[in-house]
Amino acid sequence: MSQPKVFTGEEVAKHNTRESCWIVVHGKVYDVTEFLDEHPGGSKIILKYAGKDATEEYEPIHPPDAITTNLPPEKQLGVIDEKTVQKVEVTITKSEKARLERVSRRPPLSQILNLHDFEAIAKATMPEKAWAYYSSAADDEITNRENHAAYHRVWFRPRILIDVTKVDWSTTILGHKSSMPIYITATALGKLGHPDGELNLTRAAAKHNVIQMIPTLASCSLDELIDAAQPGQVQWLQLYVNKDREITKRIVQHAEARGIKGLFITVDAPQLGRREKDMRMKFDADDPSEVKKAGSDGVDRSQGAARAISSFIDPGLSWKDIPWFQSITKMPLILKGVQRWEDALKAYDLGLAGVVLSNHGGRQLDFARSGLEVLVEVVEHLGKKRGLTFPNEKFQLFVDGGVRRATDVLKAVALGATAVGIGRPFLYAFSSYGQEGVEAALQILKDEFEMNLRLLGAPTIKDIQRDMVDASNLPSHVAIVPGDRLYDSNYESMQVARLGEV
Ligand code: PYR
Repeated sequence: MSQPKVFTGEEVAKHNTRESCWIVVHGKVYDVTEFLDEHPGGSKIILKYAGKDATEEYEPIHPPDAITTNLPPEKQLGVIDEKTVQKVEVTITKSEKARLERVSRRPPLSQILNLHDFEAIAKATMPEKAWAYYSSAADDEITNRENHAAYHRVWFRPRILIDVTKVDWSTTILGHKSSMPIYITATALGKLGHPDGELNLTRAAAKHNVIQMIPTLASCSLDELIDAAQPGQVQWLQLYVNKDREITKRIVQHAEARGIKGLFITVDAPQLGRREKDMRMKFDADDPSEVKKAGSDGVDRSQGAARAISSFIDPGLSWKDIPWFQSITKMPLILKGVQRWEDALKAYDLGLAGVVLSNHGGRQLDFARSGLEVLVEVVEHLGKKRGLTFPNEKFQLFVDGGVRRATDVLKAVALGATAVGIGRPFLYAFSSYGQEGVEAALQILKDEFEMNLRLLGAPTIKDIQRDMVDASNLPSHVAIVPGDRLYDSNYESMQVARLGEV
């Protein structure tokens, strides 16, 4: 193989215009001139780094292979002589200094008692943009709050006088052993919260024997996350379907060849929702006049991080595509984002392995119902129409959104779910404490499972039955429940537009 050409910073710096735009990322020099207008985040952000090293800005919001998959090989010009390259000065603002000071005051992990605690610490210590992106949800965030509130309308009917000396909260999910009936669900852009991004999740999942669903929009590449897994560790892939089906086919078949054990096709996001906290962050972070002009460079940056990274998603995805997926992979196929029993029934009739009853953490359609509420109607109708009982090995039901406690998980299991996806709490855990934070979060859940199985009179997960919960108020959106002080103390109110300074 020929040696790559070595460029000096001075040479690269000459290509700092729209007419000739070179950038340096991870020590390599790229000519991105022709890509400028195709960049999902808009051309302006690239032009800010024209002729310079963009690694620091690039790293948290792109998988490492994003450039090489998007640029033809001849635009990958060579390598940089690191000593000579011009880095973009990152000025530490006052608010960033204050944040770093708060990071130094994090309590030790031993003082973190529940998943809410991670959220509180993350909120205080994460970069503002990261908090805005992770915590935001669609429109008025009603569904986001309902996801959690729904669990408060389900109450237990525990059994007594059962021998619970030994309790076992392990289970089997899609044929794989899991230490508890949860999995780490897909959440995007892990490096916004921590430099190791989703690797924190992979490593902690290995230690605690839980399944990780790898997101299409991870900050780490799929291969990196698979390489970091231990032998036998189970990982799934969450899929956003590309308008170019060949790209999707390549990703799916590569994932299968590398041992991914389940494909979760996201079906609730033909377009990403409006997350106004994330959008408002853009206005605050950038010069407002710049943001207003952004429409001219293809993608409106004022839409926040989510919109900028997701323009490839195909809104044309339909039921007709399902047989195509079945023809390109033997992995179990699961639809993620089903919100009514009629669609769960279709998925069953098409021979899929299951559905995730989810509204995308309240980030898509506001006023979508909670997964927990949908679970009850799916179990009822698939029972009546196809004679199914749940949990069911052949067609598995999953729920995600709003889960903070093992009792939440046990309620979903009692109502028929095989397992429950948890997303944001693990993001908050690693944003505050890295891998150890995720491990601690998983340990907290284990402790909660142990205690609650005992208190419910259920020695194993199989003993968690439908008659152990009263869900009669679940469909009522007006039922009064006791206030949820921990959750509410972390919830950040929405804001309205402000007048400018005089
Ligand atoms: C989200 O921001 O919700 C994505 O799925 C990318």
